[in-house]
Amino acid sequence: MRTSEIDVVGGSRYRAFDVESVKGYIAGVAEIADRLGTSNAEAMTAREVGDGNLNLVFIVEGPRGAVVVKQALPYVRLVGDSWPLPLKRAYFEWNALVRQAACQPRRLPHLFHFDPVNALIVMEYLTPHVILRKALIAGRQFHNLAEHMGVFLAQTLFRSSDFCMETSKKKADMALFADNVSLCAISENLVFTEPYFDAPLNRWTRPQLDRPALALRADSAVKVGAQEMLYRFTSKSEALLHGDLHTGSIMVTPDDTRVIDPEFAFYGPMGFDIGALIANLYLAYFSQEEHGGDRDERLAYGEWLLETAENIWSVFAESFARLWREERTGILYPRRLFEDVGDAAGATVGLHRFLGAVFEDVIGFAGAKIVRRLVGLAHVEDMESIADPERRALCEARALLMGRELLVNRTTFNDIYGLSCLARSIRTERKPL
Ligand code: SR1
Ligand code: MG
Repeated sequence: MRTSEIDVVGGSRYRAFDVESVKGYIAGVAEIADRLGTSNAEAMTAREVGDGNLNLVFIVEGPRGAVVVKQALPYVRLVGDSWPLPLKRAYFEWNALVRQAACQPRRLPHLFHFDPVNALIVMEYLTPHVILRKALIAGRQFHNLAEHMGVFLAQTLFRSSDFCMETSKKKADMALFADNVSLCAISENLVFTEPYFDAPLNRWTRPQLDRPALALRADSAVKVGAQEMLYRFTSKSEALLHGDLHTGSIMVTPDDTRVIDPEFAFYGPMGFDIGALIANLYLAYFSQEEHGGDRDERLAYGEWLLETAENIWSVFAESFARLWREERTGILYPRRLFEDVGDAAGATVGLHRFLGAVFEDVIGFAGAKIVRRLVGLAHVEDMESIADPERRALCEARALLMGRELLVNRTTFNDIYGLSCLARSIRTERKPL
């Protein structure tokens, strides 16, 4: 399975490229070759830079420019060919990118080419952008990040919801993305269920984290919390989600922010994307002290991470409210029931009740996302890069406490600042293990 030709679409064959064959491929796509300034493969260079769990990512350069080629593999890269995965995920990713670009073009890479047979997307090479997760490990601050991401989330989520989108279009889209079954199944299993039983691919820092990791299996409250969030994940088709919005899916410069990799896209609960993002900021927060440098600077940096999570939610809520007032053209809360008959206040009540429900989802999904990155299959570099297992386990145990608390007590938080207070109090917890 791992080698060249493994799948057929309409009589053509899929090939998994390598750094040589990808150049030949690009040389044969006139529009891209033009962009690179050559149709001669030998005048190009290519390197494979994918460090995610699923795909190949090549940077192909020519004399006049460079592009990124992202190609799906027919299996989970992290695990190997024992875990097959449909190539069609590239089709869902392309469709999600196109739709998100229609909502918020400034936050996405430019898209150049989609090849459904080879399951690949050619897009802008973002430079000097870096992966946000790596920048957070390095202790770098990005002052536009919360504003950019809050607006991105509000625009992509509101504009793909029944508050805005024409209902026939939304239903057609829901049907299209409903077929992204395998990628949804990864989230359903890995985020909500496997961390809580003896699933074969689970792992954690052993033996240091054994006690809290194993305690999850006997913890009815956290298991019920996770399953309640799974129920929302599978049953709330609120908006087109990115579906995997962690800090490895965001690329940044001091001024710019771009969102990549929406291959897990489907119609789901808005809080899942927002919760994923803030969960990863909390994971960064709990790992801070072990990333070296001046202790006071790292503490201040931790405060910036919490403030960023707060601001993402506030900007999201403000932007969502603006869209609610200005672009509410869908079947939900039609103006003829409210503003047109002098009941603007009624619509505002509806807005606040809806945002309250999203906020509760954000908290629960953030909790589930934190837990799965500590005791499930796929971990995060923020923690994995801490070499000393004793110190890593201490950070992970604190994060695990936070994740559990968010899942179990998600209805008890009045506002996003309450989550920051909880994180601060857990960070100083001396005996989480
Ligand atoms: C088997 S894939 C593991 C994880 O990698 C992706 O980034 C998703 O987060 C998925 O859950
Ligand atoms: Mg990804």
